[in-house]
Amino acid sequence: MKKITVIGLGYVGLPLAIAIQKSGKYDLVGFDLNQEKVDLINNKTSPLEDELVKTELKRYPIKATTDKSQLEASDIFIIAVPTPVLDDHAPDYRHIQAAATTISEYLKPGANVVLESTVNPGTCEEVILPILEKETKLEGGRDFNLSHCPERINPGDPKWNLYNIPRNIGSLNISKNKEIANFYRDILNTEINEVSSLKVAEATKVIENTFRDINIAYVNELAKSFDAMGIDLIETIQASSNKPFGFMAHWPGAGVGGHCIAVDPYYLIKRAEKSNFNHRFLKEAREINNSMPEYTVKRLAEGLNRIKKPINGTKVGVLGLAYKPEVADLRESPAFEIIELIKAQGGEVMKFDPYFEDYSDGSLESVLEYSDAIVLITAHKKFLTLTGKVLQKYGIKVIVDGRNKLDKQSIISANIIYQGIGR
Ligand code: SAJ
Repeated sequence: MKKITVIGLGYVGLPLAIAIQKSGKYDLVGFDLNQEKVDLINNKTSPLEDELVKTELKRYPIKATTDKSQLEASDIFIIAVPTPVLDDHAPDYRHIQAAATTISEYLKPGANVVLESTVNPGTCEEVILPILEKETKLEGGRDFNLSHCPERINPGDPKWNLYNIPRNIGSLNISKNKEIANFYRDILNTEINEVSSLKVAEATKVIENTFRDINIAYVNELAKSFDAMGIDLIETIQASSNKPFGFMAHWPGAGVGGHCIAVDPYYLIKRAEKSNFNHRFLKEAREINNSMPEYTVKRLAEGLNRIKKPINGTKVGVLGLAYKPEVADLRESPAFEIIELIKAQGGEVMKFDPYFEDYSDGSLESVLEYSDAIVLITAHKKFLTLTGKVLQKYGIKVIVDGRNKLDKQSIISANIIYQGIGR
């Protein structure tokens, strides 16, 4: 029975480890640095909110450990650790470098190392391979194979998951790519597309997420011009969406958060710079998306101006901290910049997120009671019942609908000022 080690038991590594365990064909070890997470997993308790993971972990319990000696004699090492950016947006390779260093202590001839974390083209050969070769004196490609199979998990998605999302895979030793692709076919039974190199495999994921970032930037810029022209952009996009080809709706909002879309473009931008190419367009798109928190606060100021109130001294309820609905994840969330900007203008903020009670300043009801104005940043289901009637009961005078998800007409009919982002 082949031994497989998954390094990093987060939203990417844990589902994968369970899928391997579920196949019943491999000796699976899950490795993570976080003892608390490892203890939970060994008690068949998922550290993730994901329903599928919660169920499957109970049915197919895995062995998790913080003891790196458990990596001994692995045939396949799968790296699924975070790849964030540093403050200057430069890629932060520390986690994958640490994983590679750990693996190199146990890497034997004939083994296969697979990276799943999202990285820029070139990372496997320029960052990971030197570590694996240096420590082991083995030659990558000849003595062991290095592959990249970019993860495509969409946190909180009830439809798309590990078992039905197609994947791409590339290898340093192209003649070994089919073997590792067959391993993935065996455990996931979804389409596994073999590409010709590590760089192509790395490039697929980073262009997928950059594609999303530039399209969001496109509608965010439209939101600003349509607000200035008094045209409802949301209705416009909805109408344009009936075009059966050549149009793909994205939606304006309070900002782009998360550890994928807000981060991955920088990996491509920074690596292209090393090859003397300046991604002007991708950088501009990042600038536009990063300007949306400020734009959201501008929409609040405009709304308050209509009732002759400044932000200064106004009690502002902020609803939603998570970077997207029904996900308990704050990474790169625009909420924090929006809160800082409101406070900098003298606004007095109370915040609430149902997924972060300990970060919240009170219950939803207490925030509504406190507030003269509301800024909705995350469209959690819990907030979508805030109709004009409900808000009127709490004496709310202005609402900024940062995700354009509230019932605009009912709010206007309740004589409350509605400010959307593009509507
Ligand atoms: N957002 C917008 N407008 C949009 C879509 C998203 O402002 O039209 C914002 C969201 O509010 C959020 C951020 O962008 O703050 C990211 O949203 P996301 O839906 O892209 O969520 P992520 O970051 O979880 O992206 C994941 C990615 N999956 C992988 O990397 C494997 C991404 O590739 C998927 O396209 C995305 O889910 C998805 O489609 O939901």
